[in-house]
Amino acid sequence: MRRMYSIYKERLPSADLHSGCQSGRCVAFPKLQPTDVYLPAMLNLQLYVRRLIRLASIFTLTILLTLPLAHAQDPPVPTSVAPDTVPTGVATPSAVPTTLANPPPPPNTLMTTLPCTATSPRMRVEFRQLTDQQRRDYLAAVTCLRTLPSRLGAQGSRSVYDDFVYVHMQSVPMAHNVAAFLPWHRPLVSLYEAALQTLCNYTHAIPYWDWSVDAGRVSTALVWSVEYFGGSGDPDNGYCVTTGHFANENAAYPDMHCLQRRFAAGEEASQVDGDMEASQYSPVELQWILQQPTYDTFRRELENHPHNNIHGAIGGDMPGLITSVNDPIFWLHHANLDRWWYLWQQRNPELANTFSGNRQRDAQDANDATPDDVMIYSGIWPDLRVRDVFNTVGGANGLLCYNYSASLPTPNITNPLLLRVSQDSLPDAQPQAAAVRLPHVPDSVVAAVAATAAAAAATPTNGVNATTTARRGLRRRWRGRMTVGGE
Ligand SMILES: [Cu+2]
Repeated sequence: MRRMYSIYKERLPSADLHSGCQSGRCVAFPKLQPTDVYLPAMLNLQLYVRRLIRLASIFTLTILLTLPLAHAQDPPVPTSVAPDTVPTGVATPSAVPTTLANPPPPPNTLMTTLPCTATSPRMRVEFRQLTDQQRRDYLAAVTCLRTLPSRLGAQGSRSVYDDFVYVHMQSVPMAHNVAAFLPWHRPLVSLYEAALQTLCNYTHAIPYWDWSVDAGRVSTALVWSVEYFGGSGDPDNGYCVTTGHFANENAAYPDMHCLQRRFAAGEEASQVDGDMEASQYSPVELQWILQQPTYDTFRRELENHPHNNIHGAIGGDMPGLITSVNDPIFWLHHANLDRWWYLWQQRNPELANTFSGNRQRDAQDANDATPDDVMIYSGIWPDLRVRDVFNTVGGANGLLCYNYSASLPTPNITNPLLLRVSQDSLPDAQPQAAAVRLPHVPDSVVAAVAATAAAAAATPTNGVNATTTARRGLRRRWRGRMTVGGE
């Protein structure tokens, strides 16, 4: 049976609520409901009061420490969101924060100062652009993070790596299917990169994996080599990953299980989008996405097509919003998504600092997001505003400090499935500028994008075309081991 993986699906924790105390720190995290809405986590009254007392103490201490240093002309800084609390209230749409939690950072913040000067940005390169030794060094550093004891102390977290899984899990409503998708993940990847560097002596920038170069043959891409990330899981063993650097490893969230992958390749490949959903992130698709005239349409296209479908095509842990970070390939995938945003910003300097679209997942048609929207990092880093992360060199108070290497050459494309553009996520048909030749883009790619742009301009649709209809008809959700609630 063929499967479609167009939906980056939330999985549900096995219990209604996980809560408790570990290392003296009491936390709780809510489960996801099929309606994609977080339920606020409920702590018992005693723990809640203790937390309030602790927060009040921190707040008072902050005031006492900062008052003597305050300048008369400095505007008052709101402190309504304490950075070291689990954001139990941010789940509901009405609780999207608008005020910024200011220092001091939480005591368990991974890094406190990260100066970024004009000469210090690191170059993030494609996985293939690393030497074999550098790839091994990277994987060794990831293993180091997976063995370092948790610093957040969240329920279930065994390691610093698990801390990142936990923080991402907390982010679901504020960072997916919303305008903040790209801004929220940008500092997360940098925090992970900084953790590798500061805690595990990794000396390079995090690599990215440009899957568009591999479109049509992703299941045999270099990253999946047994020397590196290993490949799809063992079908006779619950699709547990049994090859590569992370063979036979376990994941902690939402409950302990083997790291899983189930490639949408071979017999499970999509008839509509090809092996591993290739048409959803082909070079043609990416050129189309780069041509989007607004941040909103760019983000929608990038999230709904390459992002969702790479998650879905890899399968196992990757399609679940609360489990995807369990798979270390997550970081190379998201570094590449961040790179496409970087490329779009560079291509459109006048749009580089623009931000628009919906703030809330359940209001897809809204356009209420602003650069002042606040993003929360659940105790791993102080809150940030969206506008803080536009610049990858010095943004987020120096946390962001990188550029991206030149793109790999685009392979020549002959597969008809890869010469088509998926544009079903646009809210309305967008008039497109003529295709512009980018470096290394073959004529076939330019021609395909131009043809699609012309067709879109000539067709008075709401963005839904015949291909879209076929895709929707075939679209199926991933049925993973831990998926609860059937479809
Ligand atoms: Cu995410």
